Amino acid sequence: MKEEIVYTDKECYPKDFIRYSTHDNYVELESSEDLRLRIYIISEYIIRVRYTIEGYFDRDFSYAIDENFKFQNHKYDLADNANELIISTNSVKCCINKVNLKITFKNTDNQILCEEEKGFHWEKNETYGGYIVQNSKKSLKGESYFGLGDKPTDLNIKGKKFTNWGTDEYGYHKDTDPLYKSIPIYYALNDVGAYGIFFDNTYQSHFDFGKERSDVTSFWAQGGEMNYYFIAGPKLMQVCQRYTALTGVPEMPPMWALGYQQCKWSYYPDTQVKEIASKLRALQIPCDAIYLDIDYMDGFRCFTWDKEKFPDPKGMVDTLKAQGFQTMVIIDPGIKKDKTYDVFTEGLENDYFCKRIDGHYVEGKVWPGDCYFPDFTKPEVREWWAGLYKGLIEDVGVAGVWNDMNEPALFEVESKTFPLNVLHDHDGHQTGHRKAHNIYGMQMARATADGVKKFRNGQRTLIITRSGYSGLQRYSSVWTGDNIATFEHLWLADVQAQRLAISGISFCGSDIGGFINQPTPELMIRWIQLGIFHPFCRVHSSGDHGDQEPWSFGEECLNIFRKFVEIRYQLLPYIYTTFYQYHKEHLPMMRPLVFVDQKDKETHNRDNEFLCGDHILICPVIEEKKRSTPVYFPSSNWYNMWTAEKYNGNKEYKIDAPLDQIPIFIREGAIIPKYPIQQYVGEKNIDTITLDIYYKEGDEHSYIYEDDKNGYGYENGEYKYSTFQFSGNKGEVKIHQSIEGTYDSEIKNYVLNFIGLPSIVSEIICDGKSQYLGQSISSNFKEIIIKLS
Ligand code: MIG
Repeated sequence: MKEEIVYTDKECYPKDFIRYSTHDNYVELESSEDLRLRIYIISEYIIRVRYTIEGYFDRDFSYAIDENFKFQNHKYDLADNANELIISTNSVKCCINKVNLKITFKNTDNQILCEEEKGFHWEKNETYGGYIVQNSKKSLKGESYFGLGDKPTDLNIKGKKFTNWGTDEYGYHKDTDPLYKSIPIYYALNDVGAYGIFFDNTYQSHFDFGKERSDVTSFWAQGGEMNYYFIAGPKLMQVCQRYTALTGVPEMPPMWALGYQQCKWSYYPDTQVKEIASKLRALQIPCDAIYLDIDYMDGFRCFTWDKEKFPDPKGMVDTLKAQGFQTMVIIDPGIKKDKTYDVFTEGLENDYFCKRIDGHYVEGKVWPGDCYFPDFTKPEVREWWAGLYKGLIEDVGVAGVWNDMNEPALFEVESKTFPLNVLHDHDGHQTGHRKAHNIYGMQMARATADGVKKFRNGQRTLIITRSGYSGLQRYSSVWTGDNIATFEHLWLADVQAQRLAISGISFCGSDIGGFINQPTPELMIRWIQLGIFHPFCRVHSSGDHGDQEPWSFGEECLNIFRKFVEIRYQLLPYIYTTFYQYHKEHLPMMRPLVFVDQKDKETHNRDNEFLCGDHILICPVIEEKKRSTPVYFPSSNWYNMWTAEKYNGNKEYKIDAPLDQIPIFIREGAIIPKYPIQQYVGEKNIDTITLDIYYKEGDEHSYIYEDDKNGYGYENGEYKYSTFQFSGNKGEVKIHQSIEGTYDSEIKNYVLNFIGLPSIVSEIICDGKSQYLGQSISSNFKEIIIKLS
C-alpha cells in the first residue's frame, strides 16, 4: 500500500539523497537543496538528529546540555543497504530512507519504536527570515505521551497540543498554555517500548500529540534548527534517567531546604517576620525557612533594603537564625531606572542592559516602575549579577534566593514580555529575543546560583526560579507560579509536580493552599497532605486574599497541618536519600505510576497517585468533602501506613481518607528511615534513628544517604550510603547492610520497628551476636537475622 502524504504549497522537504560520509561520532547525509542531516551517536541509547537547509551548520551550542555530560564517541555500525542506511548501537537502530531521508527508530529486534510521517520539513519564515522547522511522526495506536514540564493538564498528553513560550500566567487554569517554563522533552510509550524526544530548540516551539490529526505526532519551532535527541528505553524510567543525565542535575541541597517553608507576599516589617517565626515555634510547627517578598526592598530596587521596614536586616536574620530559621529573599530581573541607584548606573555604564535592534534600551514597567533588564545571556553580565549578591548573602546572612518575573514578565503590554526585536548576547553569538526568550529566566537563575554560592562560605544554598528551560535544574529549584485556592489546583499541583519530575526537574513544589484567594480549612489540609511529599514544600499566598499561615484556619486544621509537617520531618532521611538518587542516578523523585509499572496498561492514564522515591505511594484527596478515594496500586504488595493493612498490586481499591489522613502506602520489604520530630533541621543531635521495616516474603532493597547536610565534602566522598538487602521468609528475616563512602555519621544506632511480621520475634542476631529484644543496634551492622517463632 502506498501512503499519500500531503504537503501544503509552502512545505519543503528533503528530496534527492546525494551522498553520506562517516565521522568519529556522527554520520552526515546530503541531499539536494543544501540539506544536511547529521546523526550523532551520543551513547548506546541516545541518537541526536540535526538538520540544516543552508548547506552548513551554525555554531553547535546549547544552554540545556550539561557540560559534565560524558560524550563517549560511542562506537556504531553502519550498513549501507539498497534503500536505507542503518546506523546501529547495541540498543538502537536508526534507519534512514535513501530517497526521502525519513528516519525510523527500531529496537535491536527490528521492532519499530518511532516512524516518521512527513519527517523533517520546513517553511520559509517570511517575516523573520530563516525557517519554521517541523517534524512529524506517526502516532501508533494505543500510544501514550508524557512530559513537557509545567503543563497544567492530565499526565497523559495524548490528543493535546502545546506551545513553549515562557509566560507569566497569573491565575492559570487546567489547560492554560503556555505557562512559565519551556521544557521540550516528551516521552512516548507504545507496545514495543518507551522512548523520548528532546527537541533542543529555544525558539517558540509547539507539540501536537494527535490533536490536529489523530495518527500524527509533530513538533515544530518558529526558527532555529531541527535538532533533537532520540532517547531509547525501553522503560520510561530509563528514558527519564538518560534525559536527566543529558541535561544535568542539581547539587545536593542543604537538608534544611527540604524542610517546611513559610512565605507570603509579603511579610513586613521585620517585627512581623519575627512574630511569624516565634509563632511557628510557639505552636510547634516545624519550619526551616521564612521568605521576604518584594516589600523588603527600597522601592523594589533589587539588592537594597527598605530602611523603615527593615532597619537592621542583619540583626533580624541573626535573630531568625538563632531560632533555627533561614531567611530567603526574592530578586526580580527588572532594575529601576533611577540615576541615584548604583545597580542601575553600573549596568548602564557597562552596557549590561538589553537593547533593541536599533540601540534603544528595552524599557518595561514592573514593580519598581520603569525598568531596564540585564542581559543574562552575556557572561560578563552574569558575573556582575553574581557579585551583586555579596551584600545580601555575605553581609546580611540571607541563605538563599528566589527569582521571580524572569519569563521575563512585563506589565501593561499585551505580549506580557519583551518585544521580539530585543538583542541578546547569547554567549557571544548575538541573537534576537525570539531565540533567547525561553532561556532568559534560566540564565538569570544561573547567575543567581553562582553568586549566592560564592558568598556562602562553603555552605549550600537554595535557589528558586519561576521560569526556565531544560537544564534549569542544574542551577535551581522551581515552583509552579500563581495558582488558585481551589481543589482543581490541588490536583494540578499533583500532576504538575509529577510532570516536572519526569522532565528532569524534581526539585519542585506548588504554593501550598493556593496563591490566589484563601483556601477553606479543608483545602488547606488536603494541600499540605500532598505538599509534604513534594521536594519543595512551601506555603505561599498573596496577602491581599487573607491569611494563610497554618494557624489561620482554626484548631483542627492547625493540628492536622502540624501532624503532616511532622511526618515530613520524620521522613527527611528518606526524602534526602531520594534526592540523592536524583542527584546521583538521575531518578525522578516523584514517579507517576506509569513510570514504575508501564506493563500494566491501567497505569497509563492514572495521575492522582504517585510514588515518592522507591517505596512510598501517595494518593492525595483532590475532591471536597471526600472521605475516601480510589487508589490504584502498581505491582508489589503495599502496607497502609496508618493501619498496616496489606493490599495487592495491579488493582484499584477504595481507601478511607478521613480529614486527618490521606492514603499513604509503603512497599513490602521496604526499610524506611525516620528521624525524631524536630522543629528545624539540626535542632537535635540525632544519634539514633528508627527503621520501619515492612515484612515481605521475598527480597527488596532500600537505601539511606547521609552527609553533613550543608557542605561540599560529599563531592569528595564524605558521605555514607547504606544499601539494605532485605530478605524474608516465614522463619526469619535477614537484613544485610553494605556501606559506601567515608562519612563518619553522627547516627550511631538504629531502632528496628517491624511491621507485618507473620509471627513474633524470638531472637535478633546482629553480626553474630544475640541482642535483647528492643535493644537498638549499631548503625554500621553488616547483617541482622531476625528469628521468627
Ligand atoms: O506580579 O513578588 O509568582 O509568588 O509573590 C506578581 C510578588 C509578582 C509573582 C510570583 C509570586 C510573588 C509575586 N510575584
